[in-house]
Amino acid sequence: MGYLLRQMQQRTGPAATMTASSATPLRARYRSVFISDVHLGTRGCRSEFLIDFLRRVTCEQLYLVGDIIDGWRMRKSWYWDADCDEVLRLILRHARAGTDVTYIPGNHDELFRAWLPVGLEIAGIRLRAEAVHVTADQRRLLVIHGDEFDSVVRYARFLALLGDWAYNAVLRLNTSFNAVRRRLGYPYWSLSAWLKRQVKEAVKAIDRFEQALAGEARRRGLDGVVCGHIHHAEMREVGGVLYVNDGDWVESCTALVEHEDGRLELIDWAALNRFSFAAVRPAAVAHPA
Ligand SMILES: [Mn+2]
Repeated sequence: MGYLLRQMQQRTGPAATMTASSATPLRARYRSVFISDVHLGTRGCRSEFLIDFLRRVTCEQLYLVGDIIDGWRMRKSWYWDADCDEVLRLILRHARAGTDVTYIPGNHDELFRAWLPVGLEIAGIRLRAEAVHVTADQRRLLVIHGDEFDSVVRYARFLALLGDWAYNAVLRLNTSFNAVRRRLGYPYWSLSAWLKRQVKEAVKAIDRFEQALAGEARRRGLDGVVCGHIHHAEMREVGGVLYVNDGDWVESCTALVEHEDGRLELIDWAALNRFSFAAVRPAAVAHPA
């Protein structure tokens, strides 16, 4: 789990809005399901958990809220295995079974955005820049990836990538760095204080992101917004409208679900199933000669 995320949880309480306690139903039926930031095509993607989730839920409406396939990184490194294929196959299976599937491209799968003006629909999956979802209790929610409001979250994206290991390594580096500075007659400069300032900035940036998204929903006269992009699941009221972030399948395994009565719930699939993030991806075995 990212260092930033831990900071955030200290701020908001441990995953306050998430369900992670009782026994998991073998199969669950929801009115709608929202997932984003799967980043298929990168090693960080927890496709094995998403496969389990997609096999065990059914829904009338499935929203893919951006960054499902990481086409942005495709140009540099590309990681694709049978699990990635299986995720796509299961999404197509949902569409075939009658689920209304809407794909809203994000900034990592922006190559799909080129097709938006055409109003593309492939295998029952509708491509849209954004959508308005109406809940069973008649709330109207703007569904959008959220990178359109990205100028405010640059720091957050950097720090979200900075894991515990990197943070600790940096602190160790700071000790030797300052030993050198001392020898050269320079005053002490605290890297950890600098990092903490950066995290504080990141937290403020996330606040601004939430304000911006909620503000957009309010301006349009809607009741709330469902977005992704910053890999931080959250459901709370912001400025009189509902702000929901469905999280990600890289740093955590979270989805937003809508129950038959319109009740919205954030689900932490890894915690719910006690999956371990420490589980090592099996190494590829070469074909026996
Ligand atoms: Mn994104």
